[in-house]
Order: sequence, then structure tokens, then C-alpha cells
Amino acid sequence: MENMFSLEGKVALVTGGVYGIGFAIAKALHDAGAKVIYNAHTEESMNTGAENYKAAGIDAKGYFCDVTDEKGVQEMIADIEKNYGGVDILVNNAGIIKRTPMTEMAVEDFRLVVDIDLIAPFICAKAVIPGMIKKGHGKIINICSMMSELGRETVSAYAAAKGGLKMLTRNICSEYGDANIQCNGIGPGYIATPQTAPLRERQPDGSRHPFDQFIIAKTPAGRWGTPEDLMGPAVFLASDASNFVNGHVLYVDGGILAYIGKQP
Ligand code: NAP
Ligand code: GCO
Repeated sequence: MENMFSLEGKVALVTGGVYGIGFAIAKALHDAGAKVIYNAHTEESMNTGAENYKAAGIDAKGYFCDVTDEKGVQEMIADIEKNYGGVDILVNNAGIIKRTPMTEMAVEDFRLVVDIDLIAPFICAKAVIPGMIKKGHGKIINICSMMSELGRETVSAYAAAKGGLKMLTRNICSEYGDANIQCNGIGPGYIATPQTAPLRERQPDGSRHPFDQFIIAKTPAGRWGTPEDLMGPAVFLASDASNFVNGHVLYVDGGILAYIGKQP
């Protein structure tokens, strides 16, 4: 049974895996035996990544690459194929959010969120699938969201992108399942990372942010998730233990999607 979850001999690329959810998933894949590769699109994050992996004792390879740049992604994948034997596991983690009422959102901002959160996972998957077909296997894990299923005020671009990412996940499953490629999603609930820090900021009087209180009431687990909550699900979807799981989005949300919410 233990071997089903082993990633020994596998190469895993985690996009934007320098902190937050991506770094936790990268650490989990390393601890299961994978060689971890990550990319960052800023010098600051390249340095942050190098420091974080060194501190964790992980010999990870970092590439300076913006996931929206198809030429740059193809060059990165070609280098990984030349120097590491290619990508066995792709985690499309890199993502942004912009919280603006839709009618006030500039179309450029809407396009940027869709570019990074939906088109970039297409670019990265398109780049790794040919190598996975040659290998005779592959795992693609798209980091979806509660917003792959639900909407809320101010996140129209993000919800549209993450809803599309759920369907891209199902389509990659449909188109490449016969090449023994499994493409699944992880749908994190509300996770305490830099991306959600504004939603957890203490109020001037020291009280919890109203959204923080709302999420606690909406989550049966009664807490925000941590990046570490995603480690086990990621190893499962990256390993042989999930070889007959395809096109699925595994929600790791403490029960939010199952719960109407605590009565105020
Ligand atoms: P985060 O803390 O904001 O980290 C996002 C990472 O993506 C950063 O390392 C960022 O690098 C990188 N990135 C952004 N744009 C990029 C680009 N164009 N090229 C390469 N890297 C890029 O976010 P997180 O909370 O860890 O979330 C990670 C993923 O989980 C995202 O897809 C997010 O939508 C999803 N998610 C998050 C939550 C949550 O509650 N936190 C819940 C569900 C889903 P820079 O910092 O250098 O820009
Ligand atoms: C928001 C949050 C969410 C989380 C996550 C939930 O503003 O509602 O940022 O979108 O990031 O996607 O699954």
C-alpha cells in the first residue's frame, strides 16, 4: 500500500511553488520521493523560493519563468526534458486574484486574472503532455477553488477563470486519458496564505475581519485551512494511488461546499 503513494523517480513541476499552497504541495511531493522543480516570475520570488527550499532541506530546481509566456514555458519544459528526463507531475498552482466589483473592474484586470489562472494552466499542460505521452504516463493537478463552484461579490474574473479551470481539467482527462494521463483538480477552501491575508486582517479594534468571521461560520471545521492541509491530497493525486481517478476536482475545504452555514 505504501508504494502506491511513492513518487520515487518522478519529476514534479509546481508552478509558482515558492511559498503558500504551491510550496506546501512541493514539499509534500518531495517528501514522497519526487524531484521538485518550481518557477517564479520575479527575482524576489526566485530568491524567496531558494531560501525556502534551502531552509526545508530540499534540493529543488528553480526556473525564472512567467507562466503566461508560452515561449518561456516551452523553453523551461525543454530544459527539464534535457536535464531531468521530463515532467511526470505538473501542478498548475500559480495564480492571482483581483477583488473588484465587476462593473468597476478594468477589462485589462479581468484579462490578467484569466491569463494567469486559466490560460497559463493550458500553456503549461500543453507543454508537458507530449512528453507524458512519450513516457506512457503523466499526472496533471490543477489548483481550482471554491470559486470553481460558487460565486461571490468582487471575484468575477477569478470565478470565471477557476470555473474554466475545472472544465479544462475535465477536458484534458477526456482528451488524454487514453495516454494514461490523469488530470484532476484540487479545490482548496479558504486557506491562510498571502493571497487571503486581506480577508483575515484584524480590525482597528482588534476584532476579527468580518469575512474571517463569515468563513469560520461557513466552515464545518470551524477554521481556515492551512497549506499543509493540501499535502496529502496532492500526494494522492500525484501517485499511482489515483491512477483510475480522472477529471475529478477534490475539494479540500473543511466541508464548506456541503454546509448551508451556521445560523447567525
Ligand atoms: P499566493 O500566496 O498568492 O501565491 C501565488 C504564487 O503564484 C506566488 O508564488 C506568485 O508569485 C505565483 N505567480 C503569480 N503569477 C505568476 C506568473 N505569472 N508566473 C509565475 N508565477 C506566478 O497564492 P496561494 O494562496 O498560495 O494560492 C496558490 C493557488 O491556489 C492559486 O492558484 C490560488 O488561486 C489557489 N487557491 C488559493 C486559495 C486560498 O484560500 N489561498 C484557495 C483556493 C485556491 P509572485 O508572488 O512572485 O507573484
Ligand atoms: C476570496 C478568496 C477565495 C480563495 C479561494 C477559495 O476572495 O473569495 O480569495 O477566492 O482564494 O479561491 O477557494
